[in-house]
Amino acid sequence: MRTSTARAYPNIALVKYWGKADEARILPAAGSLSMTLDDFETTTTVVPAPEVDADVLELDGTFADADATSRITTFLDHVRTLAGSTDRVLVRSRNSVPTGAGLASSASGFAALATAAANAFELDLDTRDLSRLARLGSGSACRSVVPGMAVWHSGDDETSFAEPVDAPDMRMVIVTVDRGRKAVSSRTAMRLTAQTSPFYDAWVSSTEDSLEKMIAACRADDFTTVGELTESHALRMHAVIASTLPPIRYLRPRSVAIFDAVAELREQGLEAYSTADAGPNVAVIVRPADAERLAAQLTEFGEVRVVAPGPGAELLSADAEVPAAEVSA
Ligand code: 2P0
Repeated sequence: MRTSTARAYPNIALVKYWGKADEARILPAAGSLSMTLDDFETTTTVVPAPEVDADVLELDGTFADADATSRITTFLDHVRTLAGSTDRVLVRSRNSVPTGAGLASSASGFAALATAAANAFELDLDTRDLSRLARLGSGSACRSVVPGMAVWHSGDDETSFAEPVDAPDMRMVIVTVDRGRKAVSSRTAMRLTAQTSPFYDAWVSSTEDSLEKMIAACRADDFTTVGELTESHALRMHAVIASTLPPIRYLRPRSVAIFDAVAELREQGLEAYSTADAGPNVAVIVRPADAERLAAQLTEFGEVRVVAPGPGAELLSADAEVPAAEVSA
């Protein structure tokens, strides 16, 4: 074993993943498509700790709670099985955004962890197998292994991975409405949707249809169709989430106001389309030449960042190691 550090970026889906066909293997009910970003990264170092009897997780400089630690141990058990090892590790991870605020931090987190852990345990995985491995930590993480636009295939354990797809060049203007941790995690809300929404089957079949159309529009370099599919698909996801029992609503009045403002800007000739994940923050896709003009129009709603398609998960050199948490006396 060896100490390894990796960096990965979150992704924002244009066709969303919301529902599992298999909870244990994290196989999605339908495929999805996302853009890996060039900002909001996670850096993770995996340090061999064969002398200890439990994995240790340090998140943003403090020791993580039992739930977060047990989630990474469950994931690391997959890595240990592949490597034929029982060694425990110390995981030190740093996010450039707060965890659990609807900016896809589990995607960058598990993509970085999968990449660092595979190397630490001396597994020789290609991008496809690394994507499959990251999927076992968090579904959306399999897409963050891949640069730029990525399609995540539904299927079985062998065939469910993400791979790059050609797409129009675009920017995302991310408007942070609220940095707080969300009330209901994606994982819990997704399960509740499948169990209680009368519209769930229609959601799954319409997602498959949207994905097929989205891949065709991406390949045809058709930004308008990509945008129209993105916005309608996001609203369909929030509609099926709102139809659960008990109901869940992630969008806030301010989030909805951003969707309205973007629709109004479109009327005025600035072509842009909104989406939002399991939280109140809104990401707006736009052609590169219009990104700064759009960002200037959205500053009244919250902190605004313009992001571009970013790199896939990658190993870093030893000098990028995440520093150890300071233990107070
Ligand atoms: C997505 N989300 O496609 C959708 C849109 C949130 C809203 O993927 O249970 O954290 O770990 O597989 O990956 C969030 O789901 O869930 C997510 P798990 P994950 O980006």
